[in-house]
Amino acid sequence: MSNIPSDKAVLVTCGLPYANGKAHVGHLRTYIPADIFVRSLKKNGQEATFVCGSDAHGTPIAVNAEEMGITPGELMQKYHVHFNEVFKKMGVNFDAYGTTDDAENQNRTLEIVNKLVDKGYVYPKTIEIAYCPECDRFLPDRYVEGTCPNCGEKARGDECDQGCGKHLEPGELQQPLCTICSGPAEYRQQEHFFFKLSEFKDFLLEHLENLGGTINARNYALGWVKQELTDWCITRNLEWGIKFPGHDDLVVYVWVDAPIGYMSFTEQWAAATGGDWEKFWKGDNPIVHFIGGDIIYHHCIFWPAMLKGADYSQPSAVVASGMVKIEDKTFSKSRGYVVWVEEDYLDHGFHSDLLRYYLASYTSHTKEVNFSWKIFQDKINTELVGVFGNFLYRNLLFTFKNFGEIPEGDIDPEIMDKISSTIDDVSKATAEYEFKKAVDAAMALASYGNSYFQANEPWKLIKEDKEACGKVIKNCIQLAKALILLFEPVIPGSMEDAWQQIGMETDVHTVTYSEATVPVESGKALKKPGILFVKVEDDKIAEMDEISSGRIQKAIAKEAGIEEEVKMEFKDEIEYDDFAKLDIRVGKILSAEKIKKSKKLLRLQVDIGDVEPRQIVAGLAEYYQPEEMVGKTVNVLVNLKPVKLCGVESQGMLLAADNDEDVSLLSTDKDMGPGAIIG
Ligand code: B3M
Ligand code: ZN
Repeated sequence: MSNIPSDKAVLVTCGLPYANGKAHVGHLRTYIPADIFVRSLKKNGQEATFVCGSDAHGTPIAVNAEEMGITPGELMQKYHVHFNEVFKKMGVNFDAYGTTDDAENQNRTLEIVNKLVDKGYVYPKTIEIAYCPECDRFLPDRYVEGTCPNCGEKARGDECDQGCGKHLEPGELQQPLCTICSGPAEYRQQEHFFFKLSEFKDFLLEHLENLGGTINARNYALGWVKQELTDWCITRNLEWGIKFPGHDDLVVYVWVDAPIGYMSFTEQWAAATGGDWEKFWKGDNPIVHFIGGDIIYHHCIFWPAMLKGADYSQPSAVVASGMVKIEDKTFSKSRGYVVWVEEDYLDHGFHSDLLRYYLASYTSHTKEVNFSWKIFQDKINTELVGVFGNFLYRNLLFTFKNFGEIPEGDIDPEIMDKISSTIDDVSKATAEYEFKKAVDAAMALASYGNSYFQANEPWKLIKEDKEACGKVIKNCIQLAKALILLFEPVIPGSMEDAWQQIGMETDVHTVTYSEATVPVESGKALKKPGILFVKVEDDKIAEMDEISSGRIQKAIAKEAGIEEEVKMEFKDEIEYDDFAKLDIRVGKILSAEKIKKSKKLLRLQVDIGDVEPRQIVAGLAEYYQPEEMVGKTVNVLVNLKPVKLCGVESQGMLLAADNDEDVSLLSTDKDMGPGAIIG
């Protein structure tokens, strides 16, 4: 493959998702093309290892955990499991998927940091750090917001996320505000540790000149390196993370241990399979990083410099994907501009392959994707159903009905040539990270198949000359075989079924493109084919559109303070029996206290008329003072399975009304006494 420097085994990685929230379509924009790339390498007979993992540390995790009243470890584990499951459901097959909190990553990070210290690349310096006098603590990264000194946009402590995209050093942010209490922060002096990034300027200029991948990554990074490179503060005041050696009050900056994850996940893969991780990280086997276009700076500047400083091999290519918008709005989880992979897609019964196809074929990899259900529907219906699905189905159904097996006949040299040249086109496009071009080339072969079938009119031939008809059909099945292999990287699940439909018994995921020109075997019995792709109906798209735009409208209305104009969304209808399962009782609160380490949770003892009171942990601390709760009559769901919140067992749930701004406990109209049944 031209853009991969050799035909050696390749390591492919994907940017690590922060384990602090659910997977959305924006994430998949990077992972699906990377998975397609790995599968295509294997189809070309190349060995490839594909690793990723959850980004467990840093303030993205710490801030969210604090807001939710749980520990960072609990939050990260929950979403780590979630991401792992979503990737499997979407057919993204990593050879290892760890977390940056794993022992391998802790050890490798310490080894690299110690090496950088020993080689004199790390030095201490007293700097100004944002500090919140109200919360009485230092404010690293996402704990502080303010104005970007470069472009004047609103920015976070460590990155200008809404403006120029530049990484910001502690102390650079102007007009800092604490994100926890929203109060003004001040700058206080403290000793931190710096990595001498400025010493790597010449190295980086050369490294970037030779870096493969997409041009947007290289050019963006070169732009910054040609200006001034500032040394990089690699320690933070945080509890959660990997301790900086010799300083128990500091952890290393998350952007130190996160990319090191790529290395430790390769070690995990090696330990599990007997593979060799050093051929990538100490040898010259290629490393290809797939990332989102917003983290180029980290992957093309910090990361290669760190690797060079610690005597490890550097990446050969960085492939940066364009961002995803929804209905022309930039994705924003907090503002509701988001399409969740599970609840907005998979849970509605869509096959993972449809979204894979849409994302890969929508536009060039580096361009922005404007997610639209209408275009999704159009692409699935006209291309997957109308062209490829149609070719497979009518061809295989005709064969089944008229022959029951693959008929006799030679393959036309023209057909074989067409297959070979399509494989070349697809491989070349994939090697250049042009996934749309690759998919379009494969789809053009399916179109050719339809024209061939149409032009040869087998439905007429079968009546006049069965042998000649058989030859046409055999050529069509040869085309189908090639198409299935060409589409396997993009839509692997459906191609597994299609492979069986043409009577193949091998594993379509491990067979290479070379098999595409091996003539199909005459006489092989075929079963009645099933339909692989079904049209997405208009009312389904209307339903999906309603969900997406409903959420956006709600967010816009909320910002504008006109919530009443929004159409309500209700949960699915239930049977009375579903409701009758809930055992809700009148209760009286006996005591209430705050749970340490949590801003949200209260521990309550509630009399529900039983011998013992119930202990209930409720997220009410922001709405009620503990003192005012004692003596209140409440409604308690008493048969909810107990759970531990912040280490405290909760044996039920209080019912409350929530209008997004305030929360109010439900009570009874008359005094009924604890234990009375509600229903
Ligand atoms: N966890 C996610 C992001 O900033 C971040 C990537 C780490 S890759 C080493 O998009
Ligand atoms: Zn900026």
